[in-house]
Amino acid sequence: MKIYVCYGTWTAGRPVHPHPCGEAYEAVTKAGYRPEVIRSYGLGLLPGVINDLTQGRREVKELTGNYWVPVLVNDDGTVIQGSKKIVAWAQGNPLAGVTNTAAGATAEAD
Ligand SMILES: N[C@@H](CCC(=O)N[C@@H](CS)C(=O)NCC(=O)O)C(=O)O
Repeated sequence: MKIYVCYGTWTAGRPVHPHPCGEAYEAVTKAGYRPEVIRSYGLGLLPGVINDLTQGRREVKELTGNYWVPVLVNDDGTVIQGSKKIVAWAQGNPLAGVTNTAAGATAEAD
């Protein structure tokens, strides 16, 4: 599993400005997954000529048709773009042994 993020996975900013990449990453890890984190840098609002400078953004463009992160790529190749969709997927698909995907949950596998 891979997760494409901007510059990092911080969650500071709650509750006023939740960080989409951090929210998505946290939900996925709380669900028991340990995705490869691909920092993509760039800025989704900028033209392709800028974002094409980073490999991560190029891969995001190939996967989704645009440059926005976060993007989750499952091991079966399923692509989920957007923090809310990623959070919903993670909460609905916890790894076996993970019983609570809310804040503070831990995976038995760890
Ligand atoms: N509604 C989107 C917003 C995504 C978003 O704002 N992503 C942040 C990065 S965490 C951003 O700055 N995007 C512009 C970019 O990717 O450069 C979501 O929740 O996923």
